[in-house]
Amino acid sequence: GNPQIKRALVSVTDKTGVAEFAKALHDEFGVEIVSTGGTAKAIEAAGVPVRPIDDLTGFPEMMDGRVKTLHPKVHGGLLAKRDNPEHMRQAEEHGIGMIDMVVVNLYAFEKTVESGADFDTCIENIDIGGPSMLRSAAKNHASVAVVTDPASYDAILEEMRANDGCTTLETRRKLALRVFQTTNAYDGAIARWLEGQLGEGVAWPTEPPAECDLHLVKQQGLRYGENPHQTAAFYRLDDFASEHSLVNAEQLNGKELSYNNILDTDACWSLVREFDEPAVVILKHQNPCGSAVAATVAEAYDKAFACDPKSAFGGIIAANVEVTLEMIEHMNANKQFVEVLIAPSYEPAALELLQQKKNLRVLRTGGVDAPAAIEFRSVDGGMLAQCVDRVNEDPAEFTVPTKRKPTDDEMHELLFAWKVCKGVKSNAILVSKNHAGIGMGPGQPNRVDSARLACERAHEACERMGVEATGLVAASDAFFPFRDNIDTLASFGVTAIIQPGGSVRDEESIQACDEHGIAMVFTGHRHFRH
Ligand code: 93A
Repeated sequence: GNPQIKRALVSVTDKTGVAEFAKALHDEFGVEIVSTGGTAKAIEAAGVPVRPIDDLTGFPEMMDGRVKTLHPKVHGGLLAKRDNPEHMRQAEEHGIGMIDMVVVNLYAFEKTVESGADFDTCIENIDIGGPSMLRSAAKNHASVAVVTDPASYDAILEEMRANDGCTTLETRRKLALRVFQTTNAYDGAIARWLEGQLGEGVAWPTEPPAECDLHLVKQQGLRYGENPHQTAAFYRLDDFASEHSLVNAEQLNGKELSYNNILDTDACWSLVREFDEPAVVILKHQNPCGSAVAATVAEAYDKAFACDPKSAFGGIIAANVEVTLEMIEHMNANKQFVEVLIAPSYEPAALELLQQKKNLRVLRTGGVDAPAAIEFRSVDGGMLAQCVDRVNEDPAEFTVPTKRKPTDDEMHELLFAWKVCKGVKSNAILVSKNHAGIGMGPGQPNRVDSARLACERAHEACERMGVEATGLVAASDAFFPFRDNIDTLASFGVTAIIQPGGSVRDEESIQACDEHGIAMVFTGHRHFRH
């Protein structure tokens, strides 16, 4: 049966709620509370009787607390198999009393590192005794309940109330799993930090959330993968998706998302979040075939659609502001077949109209802020991790190496093109006019081909719209290795260019720009998307 909890060892760094928890254990269930120095003080202050750990071990806490709970009277009391007579006889012989519950959270190692503490301080904040108790208790979860998250105190008490002061085996197993996830993440953080200190390997690109344990949860089985003969599933990283991400979005209408839907919607959403003004991106096969900013979302949609109506067929649409009825009416008037629509919110009347299309997948993210996040891609037998690419560079730090400086209008246009270009597969060239990405050259292994494609499409778009192909600007996701790119862009009437700079042959490109009267901006940052 489930063991009665008679004794609990409580030793926590995060003291949130611990006194109340200990009080309930003692008052309601008569549990003896054994505790380490700081924790004992916090519990005593709430008027709960506490037995100091040195009373249980017969040893003082020593070596600045490095050795507090590392003792057979602790680990024997945690690890003894209650149904093994020989274990119990040996415990008796050595005066080891059973410990039925462990409440431990660890020295805040990651916070210490984040605070910029020196090497020795970080080392001192590696918890040894805490993980040892967690692991002993988790191994012996047949008899011991182990609580490592203050957020679960209430649920544990509820369960004890409902079960005569006991926990259930199912709960103890889940708690044990949580322990090994926690100690695994804790050791991972220490290893990454030490790697970074030694200059070996690469430290984690941004600090993952404190509770991150890279725990994969199967979100949904997928009907198939990129192609019908490939089986597939969608996994999410528990605790890891950033706020307002696709993974956390609410589906308001339509069929289940497919593998390709998820991949493309994520790319589309990631790009539209870059803009401050109302923006709409239409994406196909990982590339934004339409993109625009405007005063209203409907106008942005019209401009984005006009970039390339043919490619927009069967695309994904993302908006960074509330989707209005007006926009949906325009979408319907265009007879645009849309796979997925994603936005922070929808006007009720817009949603009503959308819900008349049974298949159209409509996703609501609830917001648009894009906090620092990490993205993963898998390779056969491994996984790559990096910070999500965001256009965070400060235009005040851009430089202009050409004789001609961009006009204010050109500069605004260049900044727009620069952001859209981030969302185009490398080698990426993006030509824009009037804050619409009318020419896209994605994914060519040779940048001149990308430049030519982008310009040809931009010219086609102008012809379709019945406007002159003037005022064209171009963005390049990485530097130009030779002047041939500039010559190509110039031959299509591009007047201003934005690119990272940094090639050994920058001088050649600058000279080409000067010959063509082109203004060129160096950003100092590149935005590859492979
Ligand atoms: O320094 S330790 O690695 N050695 C120990 O024996 C030990 N026992 C508990 N750290 C140890 N602890 C940790 O102390 C616990 O994991 C907990 O985070 C902290 C609680 O200390 P206090 O009760 O003094 O605030």
